[in-house]
Amino acid sequence: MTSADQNPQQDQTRPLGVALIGYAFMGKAHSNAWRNVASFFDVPAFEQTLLVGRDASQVAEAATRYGWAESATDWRAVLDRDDIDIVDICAPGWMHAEIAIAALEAGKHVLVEKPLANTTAEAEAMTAAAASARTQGVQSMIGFNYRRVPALALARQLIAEGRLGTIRHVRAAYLQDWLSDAESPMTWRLRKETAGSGALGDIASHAIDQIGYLTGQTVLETSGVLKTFVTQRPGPAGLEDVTVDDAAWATFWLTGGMGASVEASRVATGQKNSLQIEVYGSGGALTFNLENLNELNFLDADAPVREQGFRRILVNEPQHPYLEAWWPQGHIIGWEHTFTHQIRDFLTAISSGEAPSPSFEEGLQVQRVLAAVEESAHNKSAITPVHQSVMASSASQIQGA
Ligand code: SOE
Repeated sequence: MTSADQNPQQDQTRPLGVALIGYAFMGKAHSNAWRNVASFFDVPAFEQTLLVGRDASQVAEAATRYGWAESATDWRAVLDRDDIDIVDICAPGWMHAEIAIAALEAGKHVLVEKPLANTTAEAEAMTAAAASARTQGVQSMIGFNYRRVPALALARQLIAEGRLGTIRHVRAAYLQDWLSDAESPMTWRLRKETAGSGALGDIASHAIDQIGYLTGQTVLETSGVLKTFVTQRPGPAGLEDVTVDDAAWATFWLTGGMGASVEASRVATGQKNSLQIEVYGSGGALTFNLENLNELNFLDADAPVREQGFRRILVNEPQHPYLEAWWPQGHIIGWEHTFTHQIRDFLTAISSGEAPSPSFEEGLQVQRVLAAVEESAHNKSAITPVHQSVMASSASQIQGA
């Protein structure tokens, strides 16, 4: 059964209409993906119907540049339009819950940028709305785009196949330096009421999602520390207080007896966008760095000891996840392709009627971990339980997995 069979609002005789909310950094990345996905992947027909942003002239200009047929300044414009079937939310975190819940209730499929929301309560309300909409064939997904890096999708396959034996621990770090300069101005990303948290929600969330995605294990307990190094930054009317963290550190205990550590910073001077992940098992190990995103390093501990050592797999063969659709082998891909893969997987799920992953439930699980890290940091408590709602994803929804 396809979603169109289930969802009475969707008329199968016309292409799916897409509305994108937001046209800044993430809106641009998503626009690029919507624009290119059908050139490389077999996806159901769709149209880039509407781009929404607050500034009328800027959003109109962005719509023309990024291939959207129309623009609007109020996101509520999408709710009553029968020609819009999909709402892609790239607005700041404080707007996610209101838009996503309204869109789901109006029968629109929803893709929302990470983290799911600014608070656990918002994430819970969104998850309840998504569960209810799913019963009507309306799909929802959260944009943890690094699940769509072919090398990380391959890492997940190798782990699931047992090539690393029993996973003992994961070490992850997400390091950036765009806030290293103390004169760097205030933005919505530095206020708790608009961003929820700092490096924790913005980038540690990716690392936490990866730990669950790669290993299939769920975080049970954490111990965390948060630090704001630059406590005030220049705003339009003078210095303003920074109310989120610049950096976060956390250790985790997971199901299966697994341990993990995550370090995230937006003041790691010299580090531009370095997501490093290391997975250590009884039978092997994997290492990855986003700055070399076409590569996965694999150590097979079953190989004769004298031949052991990490070997670099260039994840660029047609048999690797997503790669068959792109260029001949060795013609490497980049960061923007992860968003194209994400749209491909979302559209495929909509046309098949199979719920996509990562679901809002999975986004809520990450949100609960973020909340526990904050609680631990605030209370200076060594071990803080993570309230459980769902198990980490077990279904694989990536192409070729
Ligand atoms: C800014 O830190 C940011 O754009 C994040 O918001 C993204 O999720 C990450 O992929 C790159 O960095």
